[in-house]
Amino acid sequence: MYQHLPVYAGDPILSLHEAFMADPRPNKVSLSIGLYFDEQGRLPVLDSVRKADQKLREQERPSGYLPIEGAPDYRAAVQKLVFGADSAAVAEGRIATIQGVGGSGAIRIGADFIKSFMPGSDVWVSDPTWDNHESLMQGAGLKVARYPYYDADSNGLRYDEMLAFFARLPAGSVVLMQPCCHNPTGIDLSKAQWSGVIQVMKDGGLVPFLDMAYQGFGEGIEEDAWAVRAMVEAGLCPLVTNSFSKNFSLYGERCGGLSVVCPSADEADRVLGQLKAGIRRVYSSPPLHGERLVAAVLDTPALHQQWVAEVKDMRERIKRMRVLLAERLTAGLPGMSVDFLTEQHGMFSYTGLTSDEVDTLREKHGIYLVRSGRMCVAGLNEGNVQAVADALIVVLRARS
Ligand code: KET
Repeated sequence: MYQHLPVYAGDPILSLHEAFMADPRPNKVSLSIGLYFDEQGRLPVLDSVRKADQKLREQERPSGYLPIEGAPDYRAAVQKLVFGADSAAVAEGRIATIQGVGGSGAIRIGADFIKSFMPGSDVWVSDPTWDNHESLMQGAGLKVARYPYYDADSNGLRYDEMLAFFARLPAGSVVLMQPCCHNPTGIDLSKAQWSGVIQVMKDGGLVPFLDMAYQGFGEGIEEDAWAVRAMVEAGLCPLVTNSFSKNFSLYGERCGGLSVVCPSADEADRVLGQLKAGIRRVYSSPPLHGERLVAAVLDTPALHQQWVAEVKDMRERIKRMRVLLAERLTAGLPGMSVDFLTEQHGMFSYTGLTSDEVDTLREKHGIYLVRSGRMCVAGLNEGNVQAVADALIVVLRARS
């Protein structure tokens, strides 16, 4: 009956993580999937989240269905965090926000929305981008293609080419960008560069789709949302997805959001209605426990403050690991520039390693990177960074 089905080739990120979990070598190191590990190599349970969880369990609230669009307090908390506590667009009721099943589910609902209501709009993603961006958009039946982004020669951004490319796109084109901590390259735009993008998007009638999965892992929770807020202030109407998987360390709870900024409150009502119709026919309503945790932390001042401090600790630990790895590599490979490691933002670093070199790291040294050469720096710690540096030095020396 199913003989004609092709064998699934696996996912470039999740299948590697499965292989890592099955690897019996005790000194294996996971630098592939975007998971933040602490100094002990564990997935942290944030203290703010633990406290919220205890309180919720004491309350023994029943587990009824949430509304299709998600819980009102959670959706309001998403808006505040993403658009800012003093956002005029939020106050004017111009943003339609739904709770997403993780950031991924939010992106898919956004993609379905584009397919249904923006006929003829193609989606443009950065070259390269998170692999699943393309799959999620294509899964909704959208046409996806890439715009210039990463410059391998300089390990930098092809900014002028990107801007010129945007200027040639037809009005109504959807341009997917990441406001902070670009996955997979770690290369973000400066404020001045964002301002240039905003102008070109306004002039050309483009629709920004901003996917923010790492808010707080770049420069700070408010700082990382700068591009989102600047776009809204400039009068653009972006679709914005966010995820709490990483900054709450709640990967399995599947907590995210999709916010569609609209020109008016009336349009936001219509959009929300159609988002609900879209959700109802896919998964009906979202899950509830993780959403309660996030809302409890964000809405309780003491817990919120503690969470901000915990995100800061995670961010600073990642930055320290970047510096440590760069130092160790420079010691073993004098003359080789590894400045890109400390210049990139967020969890990921694009190392420039070939897929063969990545395979060698995994097979010979038990160190897992994505085959594109993407390294999750948040998997490093003081206990494994020297071993990782040593293995990288062996692989890089073999080049010459
Ligand atoms: N957007 C981006 C840019 C992203 O990197 C991820 C996850 C998501 C959205 C999805 O978030 P979630 O809330 O888990 O649905 N990225 C990591 C995990 C994965 O591939 O699923 C990663 O790149 O390793």
